[in-house]
This record gives sequence, structure tokens and C-alpha cells, in this order.
Amino acid sequence: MCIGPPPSSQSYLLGDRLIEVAQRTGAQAIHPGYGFLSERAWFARAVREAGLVFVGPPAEAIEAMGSKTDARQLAIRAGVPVVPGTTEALRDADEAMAIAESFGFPVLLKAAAGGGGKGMRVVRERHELAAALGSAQREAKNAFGDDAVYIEKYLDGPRHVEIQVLADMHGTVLHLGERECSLQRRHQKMVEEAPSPAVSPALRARMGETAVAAARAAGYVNAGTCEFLLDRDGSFYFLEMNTRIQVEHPVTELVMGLDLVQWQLRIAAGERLPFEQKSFEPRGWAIECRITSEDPGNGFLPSTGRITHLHLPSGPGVRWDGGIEDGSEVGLHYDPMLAKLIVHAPTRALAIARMERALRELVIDGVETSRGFHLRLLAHPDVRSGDISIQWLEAHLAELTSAPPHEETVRLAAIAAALAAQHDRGLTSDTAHAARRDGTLEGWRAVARREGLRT
Ligand code: MV4
Repeated sequence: MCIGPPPSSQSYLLGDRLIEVAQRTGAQAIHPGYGFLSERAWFARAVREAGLVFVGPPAEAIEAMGSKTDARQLAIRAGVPVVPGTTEALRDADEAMAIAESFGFPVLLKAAAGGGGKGMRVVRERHELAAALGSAQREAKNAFGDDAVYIEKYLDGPRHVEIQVLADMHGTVLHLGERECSLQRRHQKMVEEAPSPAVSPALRARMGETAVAAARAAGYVNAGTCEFLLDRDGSFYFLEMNTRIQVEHPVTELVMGLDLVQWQLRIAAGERLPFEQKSFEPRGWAIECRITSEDPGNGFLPSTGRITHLHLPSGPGVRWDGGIEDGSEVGLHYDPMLAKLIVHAPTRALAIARMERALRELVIDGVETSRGFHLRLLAHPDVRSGDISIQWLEAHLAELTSAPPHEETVRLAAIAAALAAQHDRGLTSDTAHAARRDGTLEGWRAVARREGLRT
């Protein structure tokens, strides 16, 4: 069904249109996916009032978690640890200063209506506080129509670890372990994995129980995710709950061996969860790379065009959740994510190796993509050892985007250049024969250089 023209303001964001189309086709339920209307309480309510099933939590649970100050209050009442700070909007700069001095700088100002980083200001010194409060309030007013801003102690260099929750309508609430999501840029995650290299079975059990307590307190039903900051010393703090299925849910599916979207539908149909908490132990390791049409060499500028050639990786433990095919037009109307490449293997080292192999196998011609960036990222010793934080990626952007291409890419380019040169000119030089026989990178480079081709 065509919902409307490409701009989402005239199609995917028009709740009434979506409901009308659902009714016309005889659909019984609407799955809101991620983004668009997935976390709009008014849409969940409108779906219910139209006699359809919203595949997600009750509107009331979306509302309970929508205000970050209300969510903090709810968490505190449920015994869930939160970062030291307020649960009410700040009245003025004097109040902000008094609170900031009670736990010390740096502090973080956050929009109550926010989430995902909008309206956030890190304040490292006293004299910056008043101006930062004013600008955070203006940004919050602009973005959310609500200027309420609250304050927290700022944690330096934690990890972003989130817990997957599944709840049915009959009071069963389970957690499916964690995902490590620290590798992000400007609040856009680039790589996620499960389990987290920083989470022991004991910590998993404690964080999981905490997430279940938060979900219960919100009257949560269906799939949801509790976000935490995990400090170096092992202490963790609830940040917010995402009341939808998330982009990175496949890594949990692979290590836990179940289909989360199928369970979303079964829960929405009223089924009971037939699992016991103790049956959920992560098996092996899963990694997801978000393949986006962005140019990492050019500040991650969105890249547009037609996909002229697509070759997908395959093989055991390789999963491609994609939204493109040969001939697809990539425009600017939607998010730049083209696909998710997900791998599963017995250990983290094998999962990384499998992901590198799959990324090398992947060919997307026609638009710039994040493929090469992901190869460089996975080659970095800190990523390989799992020694990362939410600040890691942005701190290493320069070396990740200016470094020479991955060795395998250079090798393939050199081989291609040398073969092309031979083909074009009927070349049969000794160097070419030697390079072909040895297959060494330097050999191929030499051939390409002789032919005046850049490698
Ligand atoms: C924080 C924080 C440090 N200290 N709160 C970012 C968006 C929103 N979910 C909350 N966020 C943060 N809250 C305190 N007290 C650092 C972040 C943060 C962050 C969190 C998760 C994933 C990526 C992030 C990137 C920058 C900052």
C-alpha cells in the first residue's frame, strides 16, 4: 500500500493514514518498527481506539518513560540506581549551582523531554553553568516545545550497555541479557555486540534484575530496552528506557536463539512467554555493523545515488538485514542506514574475524558507504581487545578516517589495477607474471605502478 509521497511528514508520520490503510487491508495489528511513530503514545492510543492492536507497549508505558525526569523518579521508586541528580526541572541558575556543587563538577544538563542527546550540555566549570542552562533550555524548547532541563553528575568515559526486556500481558517479565553499544558517533550507534566484553555473568544478572524492575514499575508489555551507563568500577546507572524494538536487536536474537519480532507479535496476540529466566544464557558472540550511505572520508556526509552493483556476503553465521537491492535509489528522505550486517560465532575473536571476512565480501557500488570504515574500526587494537567507551569512537575518528584503506582493500585494488593494465595493453611483463604467481601485495603494487596506476 502506498501511504503517501516520499517525505515522511506526508506518509510514515501520518498516524491517521496508517490506521486507515491498516483497516482497508483488513490488518489486525500495526507494528511500528523503529523510528517514525514507534514511541509516540498518541499513536499507540489511536491504534487501540481504532480497534487494532499496537505491537508494542501500552500508551501509558510509553508516556511513563517519555519524560526523563518521570522515568528517573519511577526508577528510584523501583530501587533502580540512577546517576546522582535531580528528578525535577531546574528553576534557575542559582538552584543549578547549588545542586552542582553538592556533587561537584563536571555536571550534565539534560532536557526532560529529551533522550538521544538533544538539549544536553556538559558543564566542566562553575562559570559556564548559567549560560549552558540558558542554551540547553532554548534548545529543548525548540526541539520538544518544553524547556524543562534537569541536572546530573557527568560520568566521564563510561560504556553504554543496554538490557533487552520481554514482557507479556500476564505479568511475566524477562530479560535477555545485554548489548554493548559504546561504539557510537553523535548518538548514532555504528557497531553493537552481545554479550558485552565488560559484563560478567554476575553483573548480567544484577543489571538484568534491575531492568526487569524498571519495566515492571512502568507496567511494561512487549519488547523494550533499558539503557545503562556502566562505569569502569563496575557500577551501573539507569538512563532511560526505549519503548520499541531497536535496530540492534539481532545480536540478542543470535546469542539468545530466539526471534524477538515473532515474540512481539505473539505477546501482542495475548500469548504467554513460555521461558524461564535461567534458560537465557548468551551462546557465543554476535556483532552488528550498521551499513550506512555516508562518506566517512568526508565527515560522514550522506551519499545518494543508485545502487549499481550489490554483492552480499554469505556463509555460516552471517546475517544480512537489508533494505536495498540492485537498482535501488538512495535519496535523502530517510535515515542513511542501508542494511545491518550481523555475524554470530563461538567467540568474540571469531566473530570479529567473521565480520571482517563478510565486510570484505560485501560490494556496494553506486554510493559511498561505511564498509571501509567498519574494516578499519575492527582492525583497531582497542576494538579487538574490547577496551572502548562512549567517547572512544569520536576520540579516534581522525585516525580511523585518514588512515590508508584496509590492507585487503589495497591488495584487491592493486590486483584489479594490474589485471586491468595487462588486459588493456596486452601486457605480459615478467613483473606481472611474478606478481600473479606470488600474489604478494608488493608484487601487484609494482605491476600497477609500472603501468602508472595509483594503488
Ligand atoms: C549521560 C552521560 C554521562 N553522564 N549522563 C546520551 C543520550 C542519553 N541517552 C543520555 N546520554 C548520556 N548521559 C551522565 N550523567 C553520557 C551520555 C552520553 C551517551 C550515552 C549513551 C550512549 C552514547 C552517549 C554519547 C554521549 C553521551
